[in-house]
Amino acid sequence: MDRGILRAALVCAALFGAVPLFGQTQPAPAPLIGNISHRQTVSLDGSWRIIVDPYNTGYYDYRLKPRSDGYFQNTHPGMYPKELIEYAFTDTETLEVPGDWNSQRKDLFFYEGPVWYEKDFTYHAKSGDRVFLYVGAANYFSRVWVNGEKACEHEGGFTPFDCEITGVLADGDNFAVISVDNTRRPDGVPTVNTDWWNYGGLTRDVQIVEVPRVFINDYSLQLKKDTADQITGSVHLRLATAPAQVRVRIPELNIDQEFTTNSSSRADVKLHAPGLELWSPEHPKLYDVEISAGSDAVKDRIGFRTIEVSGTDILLNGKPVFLRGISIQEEAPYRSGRAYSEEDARTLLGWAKELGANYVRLAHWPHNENMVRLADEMGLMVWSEIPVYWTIHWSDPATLANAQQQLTDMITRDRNRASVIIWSVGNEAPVSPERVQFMKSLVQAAHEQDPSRLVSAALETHSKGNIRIVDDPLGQDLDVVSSNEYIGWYDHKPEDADSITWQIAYNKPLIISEFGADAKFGLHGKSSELWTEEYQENLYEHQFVMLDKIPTLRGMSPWVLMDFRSPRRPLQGTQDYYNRKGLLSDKGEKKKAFFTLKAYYEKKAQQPAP
Ligand code: GCB
Repeated sequence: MDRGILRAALVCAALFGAVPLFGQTQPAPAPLIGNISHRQTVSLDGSWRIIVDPYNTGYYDYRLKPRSDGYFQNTHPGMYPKELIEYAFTDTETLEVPGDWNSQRKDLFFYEGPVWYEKDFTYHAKSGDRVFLYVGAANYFSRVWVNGEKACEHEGGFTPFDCEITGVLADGDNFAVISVDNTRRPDGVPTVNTDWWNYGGLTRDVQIVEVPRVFINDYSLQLKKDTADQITGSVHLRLATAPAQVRVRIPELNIDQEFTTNSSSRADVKLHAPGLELWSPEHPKLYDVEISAGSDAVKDRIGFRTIEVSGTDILLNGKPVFLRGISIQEEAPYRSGRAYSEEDARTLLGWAKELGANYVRLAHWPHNENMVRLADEMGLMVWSEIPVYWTIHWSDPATLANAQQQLTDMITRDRNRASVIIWSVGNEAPVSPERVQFMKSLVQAAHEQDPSRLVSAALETHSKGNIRIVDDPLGQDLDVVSSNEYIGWYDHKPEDADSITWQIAYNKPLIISEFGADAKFGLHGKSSELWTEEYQENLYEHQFVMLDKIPTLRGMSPWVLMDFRSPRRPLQGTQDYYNRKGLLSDKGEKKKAFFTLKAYYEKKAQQPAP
């Protein structure tokens, strides 16, 4: 039997053990390990051998009984044939990781279903005596085996996950198999209907992480509210016996202090930091921070700032700020597909800077970590969101648990990024009692898990004559009220914006989280002609007339920086499966409205923040 066939046989043998079926509730995963980029890692990126398996035959056998929820029940576990000649992993079928499959292979462009990935690798244990496999993101549902042993499962396409594989790796030859299934699911987060391409696959880095037996799992350090020199936070160890010592050093500030863990292996940290330079878009100062405990040590680069709300103002480091923003989809510049690299992030955020932005809305899910780390360095404030999008299964407790988990993982990964100022719990979900309840519980969780940041959500509006009304009951719980509106595109004419006024039920800061119009780059005509650059430009100009009159407006993030792929946009010759609301085309060409917004932001930057 060749090695490929052996691997496939092992996969199937492993599958028909105790693996729970797709869609069933999983035990709570261990907390995510933070700051992977500064750990001892072995990269598993590069070429993986694959099997495209539309009927998921590698998982199910033919003795399947349909369940009432539409999924299938395996009635004969363990009865699968041992050798699966037709399921050999060969060297001819490969995909690059990180990367989605849709943009790598023409025949997988529209593919939705399972793909099996396999990689052989040599491994020699180094410093670590605990070992984890870490996947930056895989869309949407993943199952992981290492050397034929089931390691973990994960649901959710945009958050990282890790599985412990201590003791599973051999000294020398090893192999990993990951099945990734991007089938859209009614009860998923997001659900079946979205306005973006359902790129499948191992879309972010895959790594082996080595840590000591007792290790620093995650930590959070931030500037204490109402102070300019008090840093607070905590460090969380795993497998430590309390009390354990944790050391925190910030050499540039001459800080070197020790703290003791409590019974939950957490050490509260309090640092006095006279002379601290605060992080801001104008001065994105980051400090080298070193945290150590026992034989484990991690480094990070952390900025310190406060963000809060006072009446209708957003205060950065105690001073009012206006968020000159732009929304960004995680689409790769120039080549399309899912963005993942530092170079992609540098291009996208570079364009935002060129626009004069001091803020970006990363829609509609947590983007790859390069984006927030670079935003820290480049001085861009960030809105980060979970894909609770449009109409999901509000009454399903498993859907809520999934959304909660994605929120927790987003916060755990990015809580030390000074750039991130707002956690968003979702986008444009129509109001209903169940939806309000669902989203309120997410807001509460975000506040509990991270009291140092603001919480928002992009809400829908409704109209009475010329009045645009924001009264979504979720607004009561949000720190910042945000609204999407498409005046001049999905409703009204662009000029109507001049006479539209806003009625907002909450005395809180307002962000217009989306507005915009489609334009095909290079298509010119009258400003009344749909799809032209002139139409888009004209719409932006009339939006500014309206927005400048909203007294509580404290920021905006027009939709969207760059054209991005969407199956909802099939219009031939114009959309060609792209949402064309970008200020730049998918090839990075700037449309007229790019310069309109840039001129507006240049003026805005000169004005004192309200
Ligand atoms: C929206 C959605 C966004 C869409 C956009 C559009 O309201 O939040 O995901 O892409 O409208 O272009 O229609």
